[in-house]
Amino acid sequence: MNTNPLQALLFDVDGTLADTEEAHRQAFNATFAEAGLDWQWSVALYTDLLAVTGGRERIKHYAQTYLKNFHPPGHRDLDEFAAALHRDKTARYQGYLERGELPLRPGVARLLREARQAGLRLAIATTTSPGNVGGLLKGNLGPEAENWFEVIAAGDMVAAKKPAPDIYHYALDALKLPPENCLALEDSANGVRAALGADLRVLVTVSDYTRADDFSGAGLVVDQFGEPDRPFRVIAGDPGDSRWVDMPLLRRLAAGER
Ligand code: XBP
Ligand code: MG
Repeated sequence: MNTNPLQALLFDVDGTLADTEEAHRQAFNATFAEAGLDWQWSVALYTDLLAVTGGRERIKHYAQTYLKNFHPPGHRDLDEFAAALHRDKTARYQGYLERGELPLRPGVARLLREARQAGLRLAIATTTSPGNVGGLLKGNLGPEAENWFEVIAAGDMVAAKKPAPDIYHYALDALKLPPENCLALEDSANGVRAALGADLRVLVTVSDYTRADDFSGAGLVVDQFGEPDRPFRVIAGDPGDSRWVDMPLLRRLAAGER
């Protein structure tokens, strides 16, 4: 049994802090339509496409794997074409954030408050763009919320996105903490693989697009962080006496065997 105390929480963003993937899907589709492309990503297709993390990478993967003989207009390079579409998609998604259309998931604001009160350090480890992280935090928690996180590890700060462990290694290096002193909070199989690859223990809250994922290796899988008047439902693992994600539960998970 590892008895090292929990010192930091590393949060995924999409699906964990907020159920954002449906908004991402709609932003992709609106961007495609505006660009004159007849691409429409259905919910079923988007669920499959989430196997590839990172919006730019997802667009490129779609063009190469699902379309026969697609060539970007004007003989443009596919990387450059995907990057331009993704820039437009990001601007559109940030409009959703600015209009307050993406609330945090149940228990997130409470958990962040309790973690800060308990003196835990906070970090973000995500594949989405830094601007999307800032917009979500500011829009829901106020202008200071970004500063609650010592490290915001996001998007292209590493070469290989989740399920590669690189973004977690980046965050751990910046925190100067070993994985034994930290806990990752994730919602997807790709996220769990990334965290486990960095030797982190993981708590999963499943999200709309990830319910059917394989969460092998996670310490606990629940449907949401929960609140005292809105307890979580346990999907896999043992939460002990906790009925919502609280400090004692996080400490037990961080100290437990994988
Ligand atoms: C989930 C992702 C992201 C989003 C879209 O990231 O895979 O690519 O689907 O965001 P997370 P971008 O690690 O936060 O769960 O288009 O900005 O990549
Ligand atoms: Mg996620």
